[in-house]
Amino acid sequence: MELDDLIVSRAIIERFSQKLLDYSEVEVAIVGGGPSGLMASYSLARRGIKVALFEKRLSIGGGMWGGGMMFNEIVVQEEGKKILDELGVASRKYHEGYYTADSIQTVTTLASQATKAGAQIFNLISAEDVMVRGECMAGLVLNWSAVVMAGLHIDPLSVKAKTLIDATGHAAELVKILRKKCGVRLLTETGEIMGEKSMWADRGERSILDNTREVYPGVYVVGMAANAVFGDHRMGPIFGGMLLSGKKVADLLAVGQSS
Ligand code: 48F
Repeated sequence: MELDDLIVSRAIIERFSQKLLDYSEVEVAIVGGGPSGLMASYSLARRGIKVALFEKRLSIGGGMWGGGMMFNEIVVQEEGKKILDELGVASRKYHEGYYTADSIQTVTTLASQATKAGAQIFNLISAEDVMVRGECMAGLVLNWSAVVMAGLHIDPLSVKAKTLIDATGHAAELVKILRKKCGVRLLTETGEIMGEKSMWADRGERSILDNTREVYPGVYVVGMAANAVFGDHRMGPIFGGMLLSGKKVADLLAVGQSS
């Protein structure tokens, strides 16, 4: 059979457009496809929640690919190892309470499990704004990252979602947009983004689960964004907290849904 280039193009255009239409209204929209966002998407999809994840880069995985300083190994503690086991990621004990895993296997397996569970991941799309109606979250405003990078004057499109998750890491980009454009008071001690503190793995990992919560009605923070928004320490290349944080936000939202 002779291949028809036009059919190839039409297949891509039609299938992608359908995918975007199907996910133009979701229960939860996640911004950022690093470990915490991916884990949140996996955990939400497993619970049958309709979830889309938008990642501005070509590749998902965020800061996990490079392990620590480009040594592509990650460290997790006991609770993190249980999640790696559940996902099917091989890990090895290094020391009592410390396990290592290959960062490439971790990212690829996590992404594979998330998409197989039903999470829809869109890459190359940046969140550039939010839609707030009264006190309620209404959705996310998106544009192609290429448009943003080229500084082109092109208006965005929007998706409807009652719940947004900021999984943008250190920058906490979504919450920054919320503060800047909507001028709202956040559910932090000061009402503002409190800012990330210096590296302290133990403190950072201990506080991240507490900080994984609603920061404004309908907006949750996970992963490093949670510590940045609530003013806690960064933790460097130990990733248990990122995975646990992604899992926790799904637990919180599942409780919200059933109540
Ligand atoms: O930075 P990132 O990996 O965040 P994380 O899930 O994990 C943090 C760790 O990698 C590491 C650490 C471990 O202890 O501290 O830093 O909290 O992933 C964040 C993702 O969000 C994307 C960004 O490209 C990255 O892949 N992102 C950021 N801003 C936007 C965005 C945006 N406006 N729209 C879409 N994606």
